[in-house]
Amino acid sequence: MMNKINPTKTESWKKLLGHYDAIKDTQMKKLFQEGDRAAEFTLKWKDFYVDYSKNRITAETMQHLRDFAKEMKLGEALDAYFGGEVINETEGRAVMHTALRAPADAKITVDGENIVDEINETKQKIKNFSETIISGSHKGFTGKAITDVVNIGIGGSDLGPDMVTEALAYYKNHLNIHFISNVDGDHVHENLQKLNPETTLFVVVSKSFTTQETLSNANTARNWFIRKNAQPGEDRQKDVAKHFVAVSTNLEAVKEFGIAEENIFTMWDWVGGRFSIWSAVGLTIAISVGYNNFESFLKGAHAMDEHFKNSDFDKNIPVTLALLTVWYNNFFKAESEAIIPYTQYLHRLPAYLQQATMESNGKSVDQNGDPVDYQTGTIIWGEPGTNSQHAFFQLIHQGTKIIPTDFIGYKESLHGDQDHHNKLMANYLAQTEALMTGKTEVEVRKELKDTGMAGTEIDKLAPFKVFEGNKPTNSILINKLTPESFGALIAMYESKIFVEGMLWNIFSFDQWGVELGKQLAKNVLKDINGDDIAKHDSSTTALINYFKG
Ligand code: G6Q
Repeated sequence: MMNKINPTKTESWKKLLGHYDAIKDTQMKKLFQEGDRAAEFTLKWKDFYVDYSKNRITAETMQHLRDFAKEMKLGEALDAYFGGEVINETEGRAVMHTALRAPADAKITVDGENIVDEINETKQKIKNFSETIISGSHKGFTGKAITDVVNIGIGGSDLGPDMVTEALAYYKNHLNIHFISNVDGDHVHENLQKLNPETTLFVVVSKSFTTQETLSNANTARNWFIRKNAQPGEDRQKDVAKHFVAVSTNLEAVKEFGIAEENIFTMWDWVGGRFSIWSAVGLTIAISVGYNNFESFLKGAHAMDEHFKNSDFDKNIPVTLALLTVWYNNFFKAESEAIIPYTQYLHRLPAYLQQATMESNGKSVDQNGDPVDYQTGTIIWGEPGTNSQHAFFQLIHQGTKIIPTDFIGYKESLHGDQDHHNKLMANYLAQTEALMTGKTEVEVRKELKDTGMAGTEIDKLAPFKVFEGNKPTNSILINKLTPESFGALIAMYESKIFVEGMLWNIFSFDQWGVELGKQLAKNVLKDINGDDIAKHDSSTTALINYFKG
């Protein structure tokens, strides 16, 4: 079971506080003059090179942080996590998404029951089905092959498949893939107007199959399918089976919706929505890039799981990254972290990690049910480099806030344009260097003087051109964006999230805040659709009336 220790009451936390006072103003630039920091603070694993030397740390910092992890019993928590214990206590569930990417002959049990056989069965079904769609042997109601696949889901049932499909677009086949998530009717209708019912497959993804957004969109899509260009007397009801499949744990509700039993891909309670891409929620990914690539994606994630489970903390990438997060979040009081992928393919990664991180660790009650008196989940944000350099990097360089930033890049580009790739990666490398070193007033003055500027002008301008530097970054460099390395990258962040939650003594795997949102709108919808309005505050009542009027 989890340890339920208050982190701030540990000996190592106290040591970290003292150490923080001693080190907080130290310039990284100075630390780089002593010893080989790059060698000391770089982790290499398979095709990953993770340099965390540009952080406000020394060997002593890392030692204290690792002692803290030990005192918080991280090792035991890892055993409970991988061992299928009910670590999602408030929902009474084990957390087993890692089992979905384990090898076919693994032995994994939940509540004493082997779960690997049913996982393998579902994988086989994903394989078979995706192959019939890709090859065109699955025919629509007029005998034509499928050309367009529409994933209907929201949150964990949308962000993952959307993000991975984009990330692996280079490996994509001929099929057009679409995502409908928002209950905004403009989203569904904008998408539907481009589609032909004869050649469209809808994949309705909802773990609960009760989610308002997804059911509304699925109903609208089904009505569209039944009516679009239908001839008088034509009954497409029976053809729904050829064009709608579902991924869900709620088989009854799916059948009631009208989806045939053989078109249902099961998932399990022990898979959280935001960790579900590895399950049949990834069906759209398998259809988009082919099952073999999907399997490679799982394989890469499993390899990272093994690294996470078996590596000592000082060699462990997710543990190290999580410890750095705690260091900045709880000692430097950093509120957010930026994720900057230097590849356009990963443009949805920050949004995906926003959900994974913020839904997991955005908690203010500890595992004992007591309010925490320390900071927990960080705010995650980001956009691809180099675009973000021309936008919000200003604040990272010269703003008042400390924003630890992950730079993610690849040694090789996929289309092989070396000229572009060198420019891209020169930006990545130069930014991490500049964020660390900054630019002193002396350097600024010299630079301005070299342009021939007059002394009075230099006096005026110099303060604005100074860069404080000392901004922390992690440089994650991977050989190539492949399904396998990408699976490993996602698993790296998932494991990091788990470690953070565990070190903050919170439950990372429930999401009561999201559940609340699901209920609230239902009440207001009654007010909007009905004649009477229930009691609200005066602002909400006036807004409802204004909207209705
Ligand atoms: C994920 C969350 C949430 C969930 C969506 C969709 O961890 O619980 O994002 O995935 O609310 O839920 P359904 O899949 O049940 O429709």
